[in-house]
Amino acid sequence: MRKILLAALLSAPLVAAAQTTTLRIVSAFPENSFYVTRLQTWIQNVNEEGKGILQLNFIGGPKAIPTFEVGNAVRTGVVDMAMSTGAFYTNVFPESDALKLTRMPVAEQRRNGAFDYIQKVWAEKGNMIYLARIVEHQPFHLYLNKPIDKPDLKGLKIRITPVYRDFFSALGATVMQTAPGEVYTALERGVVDGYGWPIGGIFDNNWQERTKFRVDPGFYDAEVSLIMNQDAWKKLGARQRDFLLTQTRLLENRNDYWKIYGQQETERQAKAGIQVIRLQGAQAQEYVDKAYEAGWAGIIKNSPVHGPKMRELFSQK
Ligand code: 173
Repeated sequence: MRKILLAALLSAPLVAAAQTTTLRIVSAFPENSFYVTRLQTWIQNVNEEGKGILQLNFIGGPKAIPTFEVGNAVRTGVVDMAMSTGAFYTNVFPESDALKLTRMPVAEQRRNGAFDYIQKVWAEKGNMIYLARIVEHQPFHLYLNKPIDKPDLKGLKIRITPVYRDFFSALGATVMQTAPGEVYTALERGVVDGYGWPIGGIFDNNWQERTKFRVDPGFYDAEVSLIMNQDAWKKLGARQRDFLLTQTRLLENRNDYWKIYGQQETERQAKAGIQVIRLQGAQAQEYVDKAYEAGWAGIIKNSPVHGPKMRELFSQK
């Protein structure tokens, strides 16, 4: 009896202290992108289920925090959470861009130790909790307005992010980095002859109006994830952490959707008159191999210890 009373007394302050926490979340992708639409639907649901536990306050996209500053905003706690891809925060730590190189679904990364390793690096180098990968099964492609007949981009100016820098440079391109929000204007003004982007999403900001060709095959796997400031995470109670992990995991578990989306977007591009330049046979294989070689060389050069370890963990056995 006394024991029970003591336990009740000890747990009482915790119960009394438990209250709703509201986390501020931003998107590194533009406000009107499909990624954000999907995020907002999820946030709405989280807020319904999370009454009395945890709430998410969507602050906005790059108009609130510019794309390439989102990582630092999460690291320093200017915001609590973000939806971003690693390529947008290589200014925080260079390993962030390695997630494009995973050759297995995130479900498998959670089994083989890759996910644990990512969490360790993100916490140590970025003061971040890596919560969940919410986009996968989305290969990147090169989109062009001038035709090519072999994988040679000499004389072409291509819009990039860190995702494509090493690969397109290795193919001879002149590269120019922009946030997604600046791609349309760059195409419109003819400042670039093409751009890198995943199979899905080019219609979100009407890039199809300024796109003649897509080069196949695709390469890598587009990664978009939910990341969180580590200090904000530490402030959450056990129930709030459980709730957040459950909710982010529910979203991640729906990633098979991206396979259907990829098919739909491929068809939509064809209907919009975008022609496919299809590299064949050995040339296609060399193109993809070169993408991974150049990609890993770039990561390992900047991260000689974590790079090789990630390469091992991210490669399908
Ligand atoms: O902006 C980009 O091309 C980019 O790096 C990216 C990464 C993941 C998903 C979509 C775009």
